[in-house]
Amino acid sequence: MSFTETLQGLTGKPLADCTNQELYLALLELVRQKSADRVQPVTGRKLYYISAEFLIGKLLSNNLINLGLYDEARDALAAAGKSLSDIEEVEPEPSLGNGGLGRLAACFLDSLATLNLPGDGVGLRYHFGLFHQSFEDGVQNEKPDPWLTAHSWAEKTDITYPVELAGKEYTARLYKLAVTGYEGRTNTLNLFDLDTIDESIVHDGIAFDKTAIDKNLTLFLYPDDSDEAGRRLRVYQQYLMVSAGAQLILAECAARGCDYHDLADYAAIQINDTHPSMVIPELIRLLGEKGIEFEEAVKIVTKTCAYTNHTILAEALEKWPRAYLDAVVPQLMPIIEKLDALARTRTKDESLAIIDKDDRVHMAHMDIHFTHSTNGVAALHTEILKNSELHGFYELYPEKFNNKTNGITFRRWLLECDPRLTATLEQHIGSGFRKDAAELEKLLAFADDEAVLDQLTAVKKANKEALADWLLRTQKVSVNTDAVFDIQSKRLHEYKRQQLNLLYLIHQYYEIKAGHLPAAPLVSIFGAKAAPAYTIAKDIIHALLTLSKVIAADPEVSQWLQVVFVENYNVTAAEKLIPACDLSEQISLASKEASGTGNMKFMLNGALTLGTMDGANVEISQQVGEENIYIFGQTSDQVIHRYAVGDYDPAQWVEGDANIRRAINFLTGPEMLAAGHAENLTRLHNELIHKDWFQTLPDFNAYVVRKGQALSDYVCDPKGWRRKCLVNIAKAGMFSSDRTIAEYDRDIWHLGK
Ligand code: 26V
Repeated sequence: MSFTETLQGLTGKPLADCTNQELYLALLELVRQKSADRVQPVTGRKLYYISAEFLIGKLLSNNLINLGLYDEARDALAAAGKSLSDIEEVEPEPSLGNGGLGRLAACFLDSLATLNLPGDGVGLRYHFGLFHQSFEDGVQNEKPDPWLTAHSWAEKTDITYPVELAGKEYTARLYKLAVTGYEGRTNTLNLFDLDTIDESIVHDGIAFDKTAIDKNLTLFLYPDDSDEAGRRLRVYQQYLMVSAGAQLILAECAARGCDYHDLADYAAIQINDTHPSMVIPELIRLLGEKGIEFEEAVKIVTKTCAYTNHTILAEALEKWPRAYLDAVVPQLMPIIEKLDALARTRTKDESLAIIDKDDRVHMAHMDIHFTHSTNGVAALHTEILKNSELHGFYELYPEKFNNKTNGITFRRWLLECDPRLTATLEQHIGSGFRKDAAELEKLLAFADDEAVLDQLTAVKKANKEALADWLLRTQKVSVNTDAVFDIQSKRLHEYKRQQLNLLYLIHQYYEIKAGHLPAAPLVSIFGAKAAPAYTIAKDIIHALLTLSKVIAADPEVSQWLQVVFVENYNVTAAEKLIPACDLSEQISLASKEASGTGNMKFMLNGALTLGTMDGANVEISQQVGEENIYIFGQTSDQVIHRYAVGDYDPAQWVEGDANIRRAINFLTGPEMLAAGHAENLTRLHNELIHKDWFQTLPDFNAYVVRKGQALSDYVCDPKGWRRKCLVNIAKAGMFSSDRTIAEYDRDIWHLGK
């Protein structure tokens, strides 16, 4: 049967007569059938990757590519006058993550299935993913972002588990979502939910009654935790996930013949940051119910579980007040107390305890004591964990610490999002890189081949045109595709320093006004959501939106400089932005960005990085060589030293540097106040002058100089620029999540054995 006939069998009428919605549902059903054929029996150890977030993004194209059906589907539809990309627009994006941590989990599932490894995800079926962002009057507005349409990828099962929360029993229901691998097996993403959730309790944007647990528990991803009820709700969510998850794991292992004493021979559990940490005491509790004594249960769980740390930011390391846990999970508290007592027999260092003197429970401490592996997510990050943040633990358990530099799936972040580049690569180096990313290095043979460099330039130009069309259609802005496309897209956070980019743009505004024209026109593109309760982050968005207006209204400046803030940045938007980027902004304060993964996506798509020596930027720089990347700013050692001394005073930098003073004062100058809100702009102005917790000002001048260098290279040395782009693509192989997953398997999981 031809592809057209198969699809027609599902729609029940000629493809030409179908709506895009009907075609989408037919393709969804087809993918379902084909992916089911690739489910494989499990032998030996199986991985359970537990994570509060799986930022999977749209799945249709991804699944068609992985199942080898994409080209056939596109051509069959085209023959009927339909377009696969129009059909994709019908699909809602499941935005079940905040950013890097959730997207990493999704890339890992793709690589596990691609490498034919038995590995499933365990998480929550949030009804609304991360909020939908819109800008109204220059301010971020949040609305729910539904993705659970009548037909969705996650299929309801009749498997349920009882979960006790605050002494009351709830029923967790399992939904299964098929995870396809590229020419590989099909695994499962297991998502838990309650039947009683009531979406109608959401009002005024994303507000809802935080006390009605049976109605709200899985309504939202990470509900606003700025208030007490919100934080408690997070504990409820986490326990629902780990309790149902642990019961699922035990049931699956028992079905395969495990007698629980041998759990570690059947299961490997990866704890993705501290959100799933309660799985440790929960498993000990469940094993106790099966008759296994505490001491042995601790050994089994330690052998089964491993922990990944994704941040050194103190405010992001979860420490739950004991009173919360007493209220929500009283059945775990006696176990956590015993674990605390056991940990205290191993060390006298009070700072390594699980329950501290203020009765707060340190989730990361429990993870490190009671799992066999603690890993950081980039080389520098792991060194900082060992040498400073977790130094005491490293001294106690040196053998547990290891590094696993993050990676990204090339199926989504090259084959799917950049078909033009994929085709060009294939023409010169064959298709081996689809399965083995290291083969991208073959491209180096063409580093001085003018014809190939021309082709890469043409691909970039076509991608910029496509982005320009999309921006015009969805954001109603038009951009100059001859300009340098400079992109900073990632969560809005002070440590990522969108405010440094903001100060640069203001500086350029003044320079252009003074007749000091830049080497090239610049389109500066931002994509970022700010946590709803994160005031300064929202002020930074406001300042950028206001600056964008001020510049657009000034013809003298706007021919050289344009600021575009993309509304509702998500995976779908990232797939449009990344292939069109010339200059990738990775400007976090050194030591603060654990790894970054956007940096890898941009590099793979032939953008050059402007960045600090932070996270995986360090390894990118090692891969490409310092002549193929624009590095600036303080080193992590200098930053850590500055924090340790504690004498950083931004006011001195403002006083001592006329350019810094001019840029900061512009925030509350007449042009900005006329176009924006005094309250937001003044607050940001004061924050930068009096706090600047992430040391923007010491890096300002180095950033201006380095960015100027990049723009001038783009214009004055096009050949050199294009060569650098080629080297970046060729050297991206090490950042494939296939490499990362192979390392996790070799060092931690030992799957299938
Ligand atoms: C969480 C929170 C929550 C409370 C308020 C402040 C705050 C700040 C940061 C975070 C981040 C949580 C962990 C996380 O998402 N880490 C990211 O993980 C990526 C995958 O490993 C990595 O590439 C990013 O560098 C890292 O920030």
